[in-house]
Order: sequence, then C-alpha cells, then structure tokens
Amino acid sequence: MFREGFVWGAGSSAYQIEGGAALDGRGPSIWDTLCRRPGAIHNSETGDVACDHYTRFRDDVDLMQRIGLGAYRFSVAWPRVLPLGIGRINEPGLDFYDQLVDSLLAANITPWVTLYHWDLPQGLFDRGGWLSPEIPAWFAEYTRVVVDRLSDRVTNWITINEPQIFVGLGYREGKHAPGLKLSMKEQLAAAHHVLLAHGRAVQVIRERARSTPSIGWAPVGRADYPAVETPENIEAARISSMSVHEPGFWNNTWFGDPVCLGHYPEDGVRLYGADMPRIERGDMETIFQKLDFYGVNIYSGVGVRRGADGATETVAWPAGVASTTMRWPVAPKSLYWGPRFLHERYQLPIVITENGMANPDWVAGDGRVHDPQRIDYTRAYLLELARAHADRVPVHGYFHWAALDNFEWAEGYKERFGLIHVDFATQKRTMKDSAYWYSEVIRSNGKHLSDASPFAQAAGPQVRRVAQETRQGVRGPVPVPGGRS
Ligand code: GCO
Repeated sequence: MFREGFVWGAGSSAYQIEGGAALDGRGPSIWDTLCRRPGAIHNSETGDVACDHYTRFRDDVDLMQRIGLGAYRFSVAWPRVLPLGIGRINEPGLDFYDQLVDSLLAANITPWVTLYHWDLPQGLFDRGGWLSPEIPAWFAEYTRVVVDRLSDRVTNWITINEPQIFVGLGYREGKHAPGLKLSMKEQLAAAHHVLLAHGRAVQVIRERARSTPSIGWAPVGRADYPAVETPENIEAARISSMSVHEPGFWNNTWFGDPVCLGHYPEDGVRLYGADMPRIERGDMETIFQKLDFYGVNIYSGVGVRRGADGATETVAWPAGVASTTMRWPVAPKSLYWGPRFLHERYQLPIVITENGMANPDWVAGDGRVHDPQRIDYTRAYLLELARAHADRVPVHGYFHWAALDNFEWAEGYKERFGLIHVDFATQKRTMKDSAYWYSEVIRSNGKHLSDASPFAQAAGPQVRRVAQETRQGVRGPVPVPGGRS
C-alpha cells in the first residue's frame, strides 16, 4: 500500500510546544511580541509555557516511541540558538537540540529538522526582518550554526515552513507575527527574501553537512481537485492548482516555481506588474537549488470543474459539509491530487510534512480521549495518499500534524491538533484513540487502513482489543494507556 521504507511521522514546531521562553538564554521572537499585543491572540494566550516540551522532551519522546513513530519533525527556535538572530551563540539552546536529537535516535525515531517555523528573532525584526535584503545572509549564518552542531546525526532538513502563511498572514493580513499589513510591493520583497534565504540555507547544508543530507522545504499545498474525475475537470483542477489566482499567496507556484524551476510564474509576474520584487543578478540561481524532496502541508482542498465557458469553477460545498473545528472542510481527495499535481510539475518525491485536523478533544470519564473524527479523517486522507502511490506518485513519507496538542498561533490553545492530548493546566499527557490507531497504521505500513474504521460497531476489533487489554492490564503490541502522567 505504501513503499517499503515509507516514513511515518508526526510533527511540531518550536514556538508551539517548547515553552521555556525565558529559560537558558533564549532571546525573544516576533511571536513573543505579537502575543503581548492586546486582541492579537485568542484569550491573550502565549507560547511562554505551551507544552513545556523544553523541560519534558524526554517524556514526550517516550510517548512518540510508544506510538511507534518512525520520524519526528520539529523546528529549531532561531532565537534559542542565536538570541539576537546573529552573532552570539547560546550554547544551552544548542544543547537542548543536541539532547532532543540524541533521545530521538535512542528511541529509533529519525529526526527531521525544520530550520524556520515562524519564530524570527525579535532582534532581526528590529533590523528589518524579512524586508531586509540582509536576511538571506542572517539565515545562512543561523543555518551554519545548526548544521555544524547537528548534522553528524541529522540528515533530513526542511528549510522553511509555509512561506505562504507567514508572509500572507504576517505581512499582508496582520493576523500572524509580526502583525503587519504592508503594500503588495513590500510583501513581494519579503517573499523574495524568503526565497533567497531558502536557497542560501540549502547551499550551507550541502557545503557543511557531515552526513549526506536530504533537503526539502514545507510550503502549504493548495490542492484544487476535480469534484468529479473527468478528463476536463482534471485539467481544470491542474490549471487551477498551479495558477496565481489573485494578489496574495494562496497558491503553490509563486514560491514553488522559483524554488523548483528557477523562475517566477508568468501569470504572477503579469498580475504583479510594477510591484514585482527587485531581482538582482544571481538571485534566481541562488533560489533554484537542487532539492531531494518536495515537502508539503495539506489539510483541505476544494473541488473544481470545467465550466461551460471553459474556465475553472469552484464547486460549492454542500450545506453542513463535514469540517474540523478550524472550519476547514474535510477533503481527502486533496491528498491524492495535491501530491500528484505537485509531482507532475516539480518532478520531486513528495513528503507530506503536515496533515491533520483540529477537534474538540477532552479526557472522557473513562480516562481516555475518544477522537473518532480524527481517525476517520486521517484514514480517509491516507487512503487517498495510498491511491497516489498506487498511481506512481513517489510519496516518501507522511507526518501527522501534530504529535501533541499545542499553541495554534492566533487561535491560542483552543484548537487541538495532537495525537497526544495535553492538559495545559497540569501538563498531563494522554494518548488519544487516534494515537493507538495510528500506531497500528505504522506497524502495518498502512495495511491497517483497509480494515473498516476501527471505531465502527461492526468492524472495531482494534479499539475493542485495546480496550480489552487495557481492562486486563495486558501490554500487547499496541501500547495501552495508563501509568503516565
Ligand atoms: C502550519 C503550521 C502549523 C499549524 C498547522 C495547523 O505549518 O500551518 O505549520 O504550525 O499549527 O498547520 O494550522
């Protein structure tokens, strides 16, 4: 169902889980700053403590091992390693990642390191942040520090997470850090610097890594798919998935084409006209570095068809469509068509670097966390990913978002994405039903997906078996809850 050696993982990012904001010399980031702005974050919540992963990481790695994760994607906090962003190195910050990597390896979990998941050092923001033409050099310096320290053990690297979102929500809509609403010209300049930073980071990793690296990135994936799979609708979806539709960044190609093809997409260049960023000699060569995989974060998608006039039309969602607590419609086909179209265009192996859902999970009276929606969602998406694999799209891995419930940016702690429930008052962790289910998926390399839904009355041997074992206190191949707080 999936290739041999398929990577089964889960993910996180530093600001969302670490906490320890003031510990061991970490510098402030733009997210610390935004969290203090009245009205910016749900309930005025912050990442100051988050999951307290900074001090509890060993326990968290134990839980990941119990799930059976083959890989764990986490990000390094730039301001923990370089408190001002450049210059002085904070050794205790680096030590933390050293220890995290060692614990993962001891648990047989392969670390996948993201270099930038949105927590820009405030000190660099004060010097211009992503608007500064110097930032590719700053990012290269930071990358060098991390690679020099971790690359004897880390081989999987992701440069930048979701440029579309941190530029779009951070510099355009003002909802994410640094909370700005800038002109299109400035937004495009920031985006150009992001692309250059990506390219410089790839160069640094290739030059300095001590073990042969595998390098990718993790943009968000816009997946428009044929609502009904006719050749005309498939073509309409392909065009729509690979177009710059309107000003802004909700597309694949504005960032994807420069990174993977070496030039900006023509439709975008036409659309932006005089707002186009200044492109210095050599810029596009710097941006266009060989990658080993195309990582992509896909949560939802939209069904389209070819309209009567030949243009692509979006098919409206039916009333009451299944959706998550983020109000993102459940659209499993996005995990077939997204990877397929991206592979067609960019000719790289695909790794799903994020997929998952927010759900109103709580610890039930029986001490467990029942999240059948997450199981059903993930199963349906993974079946579509398996279909992509069967149709020869080289899909090399899948990282569920997220390992733990965490700080969901402007939504604070109200949205729960984890396989592991976190009680933020006590920091108690509880593996959700989905975590047990996922461990079976991993163990069977996906074969478990063809069993009917594990929570269904008629076909729920898995959950029933786990429940039985729990009652009898038997430790089967599937880890059972209890005994951990
Ligand atoms: C993202 C983010 C995650 C979010 C997740 C759910 O890359 O958007 O990487 O940090 O928590 O996507 O919104």
